[in-house]
Amino acid sequence: MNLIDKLESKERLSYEDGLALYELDLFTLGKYANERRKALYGKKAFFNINRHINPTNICKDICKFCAFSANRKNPNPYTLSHEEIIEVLDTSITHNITEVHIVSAHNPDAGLEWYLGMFSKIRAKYPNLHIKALTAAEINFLATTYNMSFETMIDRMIEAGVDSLPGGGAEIFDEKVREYICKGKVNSKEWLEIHKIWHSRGKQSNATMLFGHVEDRGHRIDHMLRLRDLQDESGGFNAFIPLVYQRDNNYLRVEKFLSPIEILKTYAISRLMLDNIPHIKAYWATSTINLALIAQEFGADDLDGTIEKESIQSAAGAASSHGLDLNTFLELIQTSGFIPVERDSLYHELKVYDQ
Ligand code: V47
Repeated sequence: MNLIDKLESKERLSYEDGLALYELDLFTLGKYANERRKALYGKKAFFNINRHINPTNICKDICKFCAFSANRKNPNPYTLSHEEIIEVLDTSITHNITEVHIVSAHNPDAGLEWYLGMFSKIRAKYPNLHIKALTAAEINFLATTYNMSFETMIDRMIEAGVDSLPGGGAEIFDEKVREYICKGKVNSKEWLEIHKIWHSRGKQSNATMLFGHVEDRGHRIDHMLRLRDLQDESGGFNAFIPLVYQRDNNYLRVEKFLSPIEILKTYAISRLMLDNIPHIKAYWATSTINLALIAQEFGADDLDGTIEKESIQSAAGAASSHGLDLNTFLELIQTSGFIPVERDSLYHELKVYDQ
């Protein structure tokens, strides 16, 4: 069966099909991705009101793409106290956040109790706030450092109040590329294993892919297929988030920016390849807000959230350090022809802004 017939009949796509999708022109590809998106959600565009907190930037690992961790190019180490984290939330809660998204670094001096204690303190003060925290890379770091199985570490996180896992740390699963860009941190098998265990506890998570650096199209398709295979088994992924590589202030030299067309194709292909992951998130912090709005026509149905403050991508050049004001965000979605739908972290609809 040829590719177009497969797309028409919604047949599951192979690795070779994934590569062939990149060869289609953007509008043919976009038509099929948009059809899938429309069938699922019509003109709805999901977002949440969230606060990102990055509580420490001291990291024992050196990922070439990272401009956030304290190092020669960013010699400003910090670790927030639990009190400082709660103070941040005391302000954010007045902006009606429903989620706190916590991603740190692999800080060898902070101690396990610093990591877990911040969750129990947040949970005690804000029982209804959804805590999305710790990437599989951090879980691997903590389990290894404190001699625990992934299972024990995950159960301790759940006990402390963590509700879901963000999708970070996945980067690119291909072992050779991974060795080059982030040698020493969680490997691909471990990343997938951690999410599988998390899902086995009846919990949900997201998955990211960092693209636009030294990987090729085949590596991206391979990455998507490894996620699709796990999702067939465990079913716990809510959203897939292609993160566009930002190249300032880090150690990974990349000659060329990705073209907007290649970025839009990658969103569209994610929608088509990942037939079992419900949401494709155009994370505006890395794609730019304008391209994220256009990505809604190419398979993406979610734009992440208002963010408020963001330190990882903005350290590498993204314009996300101060998040986006809610009214601006709503207006941008509406003027691009979509209906903003505020969701909670697990995609229950909270408010539809249909006028
Ligand atoms: O894993 C680091 C990425 C991730 C750069 O689950 C970079 O809803 C681009 O995971 N250029 C952390 N990206 C952020 C993350 C995330 C973001 C938004 C939503 C969700 C979610 C998760 O940031 C890291 C890494 O892949 N990152 N450096 C960079 N130079």
